[in-house]
Amino acid sequence: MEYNFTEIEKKWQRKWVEKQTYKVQEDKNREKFYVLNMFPYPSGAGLHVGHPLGYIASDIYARYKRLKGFNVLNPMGYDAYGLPAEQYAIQTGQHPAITTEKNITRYREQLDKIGFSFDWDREVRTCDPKYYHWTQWAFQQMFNSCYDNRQQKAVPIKQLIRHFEEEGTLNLDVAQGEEKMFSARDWMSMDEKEQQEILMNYRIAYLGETMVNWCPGLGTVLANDEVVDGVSERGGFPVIQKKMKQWCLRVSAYAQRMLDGLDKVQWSDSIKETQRNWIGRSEGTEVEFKSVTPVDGKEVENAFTIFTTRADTMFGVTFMVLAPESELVEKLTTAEQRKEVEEYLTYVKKRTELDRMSDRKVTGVFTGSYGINPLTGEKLPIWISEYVLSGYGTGAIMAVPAHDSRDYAFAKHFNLPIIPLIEGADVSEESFDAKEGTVINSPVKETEGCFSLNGLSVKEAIAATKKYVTDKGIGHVKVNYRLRDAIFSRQRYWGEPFPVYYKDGMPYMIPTDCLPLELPEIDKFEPTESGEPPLGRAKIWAWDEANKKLVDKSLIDNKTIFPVELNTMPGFAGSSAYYLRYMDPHNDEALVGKEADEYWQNVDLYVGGTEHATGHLIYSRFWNKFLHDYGYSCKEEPYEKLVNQGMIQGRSNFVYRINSDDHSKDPVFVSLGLKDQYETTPIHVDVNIVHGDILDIEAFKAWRPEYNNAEFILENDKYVCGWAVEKMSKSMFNVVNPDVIIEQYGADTLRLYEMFLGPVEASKPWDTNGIDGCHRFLKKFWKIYQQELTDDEPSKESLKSVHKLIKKVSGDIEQFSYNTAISAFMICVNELGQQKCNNRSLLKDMLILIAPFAPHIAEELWETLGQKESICDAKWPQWNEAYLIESEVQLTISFNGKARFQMTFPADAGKEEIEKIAVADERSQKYIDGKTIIKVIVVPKKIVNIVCK
Ligand code: ANZ
Repeated sequence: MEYNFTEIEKKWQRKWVEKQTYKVQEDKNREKFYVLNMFPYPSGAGLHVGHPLGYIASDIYARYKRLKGFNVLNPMGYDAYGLPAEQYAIQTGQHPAITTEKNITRYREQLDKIGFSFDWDREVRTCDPKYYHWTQWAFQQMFNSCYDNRQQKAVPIKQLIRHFEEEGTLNLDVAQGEEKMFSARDWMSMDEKEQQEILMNYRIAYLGETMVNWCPGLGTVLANDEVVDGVSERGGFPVIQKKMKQWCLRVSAYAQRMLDGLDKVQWSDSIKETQRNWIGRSEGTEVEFKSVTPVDGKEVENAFTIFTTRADTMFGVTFMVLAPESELVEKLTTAEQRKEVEEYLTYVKKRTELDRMSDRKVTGVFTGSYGINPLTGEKLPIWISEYVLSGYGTGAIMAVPAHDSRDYAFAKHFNLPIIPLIEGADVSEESFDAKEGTVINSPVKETEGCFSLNGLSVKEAIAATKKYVTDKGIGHVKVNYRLRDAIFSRQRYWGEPFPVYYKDGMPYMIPTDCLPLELPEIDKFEPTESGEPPLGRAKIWAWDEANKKLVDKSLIDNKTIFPVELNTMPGFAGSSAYYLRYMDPHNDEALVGKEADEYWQNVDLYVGGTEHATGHLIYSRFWNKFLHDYGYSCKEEPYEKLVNQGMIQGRSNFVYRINSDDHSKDPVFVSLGLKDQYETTPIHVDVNIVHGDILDIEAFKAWRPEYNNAEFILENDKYVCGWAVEKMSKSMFNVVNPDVIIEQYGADTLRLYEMFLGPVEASKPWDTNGIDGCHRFLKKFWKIYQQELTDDEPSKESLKSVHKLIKKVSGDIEQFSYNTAISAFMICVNELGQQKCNNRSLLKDMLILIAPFAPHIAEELWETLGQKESICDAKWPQWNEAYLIESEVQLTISFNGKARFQMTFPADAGKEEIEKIAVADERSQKYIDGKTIIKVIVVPKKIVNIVCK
């Protein structure tokens, strides 16, 4: 029988659905294994061959684990909220729900053709109210919580209220925004609104003032990548930095736990390092500086705190710098400097934080005030500059130009003094260019309350200074994290609505039993004319507190009927806890029931791209830790093992058009080998009309009207295209649709080939030229099973071939080294062919081994072997070491040190026996040629050297 992959694959895809082969249920008698892919955003373009790479890799593992007896959860769903559908809606008026649905249908068709073992009964879509019910619920839980630093966990905000009632802020150690101080009596005398405002400073989900890219022209906030050179990417309208109230998540409270957790998971070192840097733990010192501001001939005193990691450099401070947004700017700016300062602040408003950090431009302005160095009493001018960021440390620094490159650049630019801490220290420009960042050779030593510049290592010097300033009461040790709280509001339509309404300007939660709060219908998807987010267009969007329901906005009276939040949640909201929902997707009572959570625990293997290292993988770890604090998720870390699949790059093809000034003439294209004889321009050509780098000329002519009458200069009657490896993208015409490959070769070939391209984690080019090899292999594989099979004793060689394969494939799958496993299959099939192996039991074993890689062909052949159950439920074979022992060894036979030929010996032959056989061989006689054998040296497993004279 022929290998008719199209029929076979259709048949099994149908059967799997009919028999619910991939339906999974909790089963206490079997050990669980949870495999997860980062779920896709269903884009309009559909899948290209790069997308399924990770899914195939995880599917192989999932199938393998099932064969090893595990109860495997392998779900799939869609990250269905997001910008592209919304942009499309704005441009075309098409409702994003409709485009999303359409795209999902297309994705599903494509996925189904590849033969994954997903349990589709567990599908989640982030835009489904039944799903986002739990996103909204989690948000409300966060709103009603604060973070207790002592217990290092989230606790109900009620506990904080009790603390305020009893002690005010005394003995409080809770993660907070601004530091506040008040007594229990103060608290009790506050009205409801004041109390709510105070609580907002501690909530885990809170409304906070954050800097945003505000585009007045578009009436909306833009993401950093939507702003180019200070104007909106779309429309080119000016963008300014503006403080706006936005929902934020207090991710920063979890910074230390996020760091600690990294030690417990099996992720690649590089991703862990990226997260560590992102969290950015920095241990330093906060030091208080007094300041003086000349006002009407007098000096007004103030004080402020700076954060430094180099307390040891306090003798080198020559000026101080405030972040432009710092509240101190207002206090410390003198009348004389006011105009200049205001102009500078206007300039900074146009700069995004990214510009400020990456730009090497030196800008700044003097406030008119001076700081006092607590160690020397010296007066230091206080400047304002954009290189000091308001969100980090205290937003104020002591500048040490001799030992910090940015301070150095600033000092040079504004002609401020530079005091090296080491006599003769190199403070030339070159020394800073050469050493990026800080010069770390400024040891200081404490002598009589002062520092002299020698002796200690930097580390010791920092420690000594820390101790000194702490003892003197002018400073204390401080750990800072770069990790910021996450901004959680978007002024967009296609996202989860916040279950929030506003009473007297303060947010209140819609009762939990009224969730989900469904996304309302609106007629247009843009911001309103008055600059409100799109939800400002919703009519039934007011909360009736008494009747607990949404009502028409015109009824708002701010007594019982209140306005509802107009922002929606950002993209990462829906993906933050989806792995928990898959465990129990139909539960209407909880995000995940206790039983399901305790059974599935967390994801054992997570497969996805590295681009999520600082986004999704930070947010979902935070989200899970929060849920874990309340016992909703039994594990603290959501993803035990993480594998990052590489990118599949496109292999682009080019045709070479001969340059011509006359555009009315039909174009002429010259084949690759001849192109150097002309002046040409390379043009990307659709890879789907190129086969093995040979252009399908007719298809090319039909591709574009302007090529209908094109002419070609051929080599050997063929047009050979050039090629290059580039990103797989529509604009390069190098996108390969898996459907096309499946049609031509079948899904099993596609799966095998994607894995054969190279290690899962490596990026590699898609090169269709190699796919034939994989397809031929499957045909060969198929053929072996077409012979009459026997139950006779298998040959030793066949036993060895198959058991070698079992061992190799088992090990390789565990290591995700699928490409080497596939090579092993190819070798084994060749060996079995040569051995004419037709042993049923061995071939059955080999079938189970290939089932994770090529499930359709495996099922089909399994059935022909008379098996009634799916091969998915077979038992993974175990190799027997006894069969692997080599029965023969090959040795090189040399004469007087010269290697001449190879000979095979029984593996257990002793030295003497080897010597005898070697000397007796006919070929040996030729080399001995009548001479006398002086000695024979046998090096076991290597050579036999016959020395003769
Ligand atoms: C004096 C000094 C001397 C500093 C020296 C460095 C080198 P990390 O390690 O990233 O925590 N800094 C503090 N707050 C800042 C802010 N809001 N914006 C910009 N820079 C800020 O860096 C801490 C160092 O960065 C601090 O130590 C401070 O400069 C600066 F030879 O203080 B240092």
